[in-house]
Amino acid sequence: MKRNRWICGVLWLALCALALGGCQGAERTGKSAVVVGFSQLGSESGWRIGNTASMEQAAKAHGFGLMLENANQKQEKQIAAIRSFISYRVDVIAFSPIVETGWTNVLNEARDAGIPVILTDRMIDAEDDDLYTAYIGADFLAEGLRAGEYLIRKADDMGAEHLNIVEITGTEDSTPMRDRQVGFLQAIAGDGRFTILESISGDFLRSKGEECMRYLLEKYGAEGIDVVYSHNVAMTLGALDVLEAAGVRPGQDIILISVDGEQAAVDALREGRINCIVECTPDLGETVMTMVEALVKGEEIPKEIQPEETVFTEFDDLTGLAPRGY
Ligand code: GYE
Repeated sequence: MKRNRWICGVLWLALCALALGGCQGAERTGKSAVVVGFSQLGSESGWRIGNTASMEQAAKAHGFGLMLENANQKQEKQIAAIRSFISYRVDVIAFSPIVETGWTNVLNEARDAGIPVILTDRMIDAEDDDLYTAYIGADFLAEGLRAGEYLIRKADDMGAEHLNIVEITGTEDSTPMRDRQVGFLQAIAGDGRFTILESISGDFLRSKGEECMRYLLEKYGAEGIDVVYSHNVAMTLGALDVLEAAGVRPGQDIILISVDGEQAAVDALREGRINCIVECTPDLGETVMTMVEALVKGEEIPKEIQPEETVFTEFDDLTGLAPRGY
């Protein structure tokens, strides 16, 4: 056991030496001595895979070395990755926190080591916002509001008297889950036409989206559900499969509202199988690396940067919409 750990340690050191060595080799070009440690939370969705690619491409374009660690959905792995970045004294740490809580100790360690930390994509619940340098990610509350605003428009358009909603949420205690839910509820609050029957977590995973939909269909029956609000496309695609296998026509018999905007979802929207997609862009890499560049030059950067996002619905003309790239 000990021996295995020792071998792993040696392998890890060798890998890091390679990563850093690569950067040192490029040191001659000037700025490529910069190393960014990036802890990605997992590979749970097309969005996430697009986000990892965006970070890799941008680091390359800026000539930075990127130490990328994928935590496979485990917070402990993210904490361990951040600790390893601290011990290798990377210039900047970037990470996408899987959940909002539990980061205080490791972020104190980064602060004590004088390494700036950029939160990418998701936020943390920090009493002390000095624990991180900046947050670069979406306004999830606005996303939830857009989902609710679409539903109000749809209900008006249908002349609906009453609609029963089921919600398939993302990972509990994560920022997008919390704010997409709150924003949606805010938008429809006080409108007596809507009832939320149930809210269950599908953890942003396609397989769990399927499971949730199967459970909801069994419990309420297709006639009992008018609207499915799903917090990401992966879960929506899972739910679509289950609905169609049960002979339900999503987009017609049941209104489907999703968030993210991967190509597969835009295709389904065009086919009339999804009614609304609230956009959430994974292309955060360029902004992150531009901020890294500023930080290593000793410049101040904004505390919060949010990308511009939109919404695609069945009411829009999507013919000119460019391929999504993820
Ligand atoms: O919507 C989902 C992914 O944090 C915004 O995480 C991100 C979310 C995204 O798993 O597909």
